[in-house]
Amino acid sequence: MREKSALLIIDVQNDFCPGGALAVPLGDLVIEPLNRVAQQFADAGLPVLASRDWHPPTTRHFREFGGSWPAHCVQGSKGADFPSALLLPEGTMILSKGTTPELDGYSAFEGVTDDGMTLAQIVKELRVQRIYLGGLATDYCVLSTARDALRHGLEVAVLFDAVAGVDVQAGDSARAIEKMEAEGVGLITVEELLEKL
Ligand code: VGL
Ligand code: ZN
Repeated sequence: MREKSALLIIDVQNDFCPGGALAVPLGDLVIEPLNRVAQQFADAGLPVLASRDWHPPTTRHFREFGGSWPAHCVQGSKGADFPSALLLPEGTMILSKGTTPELDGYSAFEGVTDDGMTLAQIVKELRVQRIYLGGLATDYCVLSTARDALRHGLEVAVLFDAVAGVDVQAGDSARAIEKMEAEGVGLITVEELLEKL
């Protein structure tokens, strides 16, 4: 690949997987393909990033406090952990988002690392030109992150067999994919990407 690429695994966390507080149907099916892609990125010396929803117990994001969602991914809880099956290579940069009571934090561009680095700073510093997105949920955090990545001047591709959506309304995820495509986001399968690396 000529352009420098990075992989961003979005919100693959226990609460978004089956049995979790805000389970995405089939959310756990993204884990195995993302493990393969992450390993290949790491082997190729390319950056791997992972975002996590990381909410305070009291936030306007939660239904109880006027928001849209049942409580999920509360900072430090089991539900906020990455599933043990998710194999994040050494050196994976973790971005926490939605960390204050006012912010939904759908986009990984709203996240920061423990050292206070934003995604925008990281891609600039590492001279990343193209970002591949996989994870959860297609119709919220993947969509929002893809749009922000375009705004930041990145080439963006979604691993469409390694994402899954909430589908509050039937078809939301399919519509999110259509919107992203119309706005200039590429779609690629895991196999296609692995062949390119
Ligand atoms: C998400 C709903 C609420 C996501 C996060 O990760 O897509 N969706 N919080
Ligand atoms: Zn959330």
